[in-house]
Amino acid sequence: MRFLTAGESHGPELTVIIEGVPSQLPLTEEDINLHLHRRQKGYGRGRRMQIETDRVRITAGVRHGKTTGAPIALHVENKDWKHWEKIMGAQPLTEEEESEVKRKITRPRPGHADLTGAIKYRHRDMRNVLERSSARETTVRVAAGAVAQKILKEFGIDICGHVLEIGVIRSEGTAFSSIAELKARTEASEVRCFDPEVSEKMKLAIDEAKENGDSIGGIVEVVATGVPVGLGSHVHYDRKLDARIAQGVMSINAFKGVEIGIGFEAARLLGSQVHDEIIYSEEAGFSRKTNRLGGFEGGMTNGMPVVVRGAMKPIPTLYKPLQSVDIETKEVFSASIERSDSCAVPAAAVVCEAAVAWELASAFLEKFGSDTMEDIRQHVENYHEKVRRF
Ligand code: EPS
Repeated sequence: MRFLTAGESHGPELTVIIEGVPSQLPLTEEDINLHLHRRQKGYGRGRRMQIETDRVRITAGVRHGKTTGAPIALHVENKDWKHWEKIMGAQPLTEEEESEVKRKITRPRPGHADLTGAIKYRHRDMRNVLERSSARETTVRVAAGAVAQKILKEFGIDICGHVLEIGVIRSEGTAFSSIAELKARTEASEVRCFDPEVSEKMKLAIDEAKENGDSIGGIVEVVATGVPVGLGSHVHYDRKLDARIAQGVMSINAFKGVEIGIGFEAARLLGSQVHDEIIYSEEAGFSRKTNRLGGFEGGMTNGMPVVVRGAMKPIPTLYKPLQSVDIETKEVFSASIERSDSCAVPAAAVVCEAAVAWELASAFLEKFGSDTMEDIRQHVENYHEKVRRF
């Protein structure tokens, strides 16, 4: 599967075209809206989220509730567009109109793509950069992830993104017995954290950052269960699925680090403390005693739950001013803004879930075929049987 997104934060809409989805997959707009809604929630979001009510429109690739095998086109309207039509329109402007364009940006915000993107693409109005670098784009990545999740669900693969840390507040360990429980507990939390006590502390940390005109980051984790042995491959660097997942997660706006399983902690431990011992039983076949490697060995899934973590830096759009330099006047100024999210970590957990779901579903279809659900199902059943009897 592959997808391409297009759209600006304050343009008319965001679009994603997905290619390679098998035919006969049940898919409705509601399946996608569910995840768009989850992404919009979360303690610490700013006023923009009160303007938008993200709803998808399917315009291609689905007929009477089922995919046809053709490219799927999904669109999400920006409600804010009505305030931006003159500023963001595609029509050429007259010279007079050009001088009147409002909200021209010549003052780069530290930590954003503004300055580097403007130098690279030679824009004097940095709006041409920030409109596309905005995390608004993650809306349609979540839409693509929702389609991936529909495929995974058909084959018993369940996935959940949740928040482990916000600032220095952290939840200890992942104390849940099933992914259904993890989902229920995180959905009930305003910060998408499964521990209610820690959730309250996280909210206080967000409040404190907000009161100080600051922003706050955190760490999210995605867990996927029911993943078969052997997705990805050890034979070539670009087929290693953990590496592909790392790219998917690292490309989420504001993400600065990715871990698989215990990740960086593995570097501080000895080999005997890291590697998961192999066990065997007749009914379950081969398994591992522990899952410190997060479901991956040799770039392939090993049948254990997939565990991926991502670190999100605090959003760089701050009320608290940071020093910068105007690109026209070259004068030093203090960058500050009109509206922002003080924390988007809970939303980022949903985006991270979508990114991991996408990579898992893509690798799944590479292994089992991608034309029609029925053929894939037969192939999967056959494979499961062979794995059991290995
Ligand atoms: C964002 C800035 C804010 C966020 C936005 C991402 O938007 P605005 O500039 O319109 O206030 O709300 O996030 C979303 C719109 C979203 O859907 O997540 C940025 O600069 O990245």
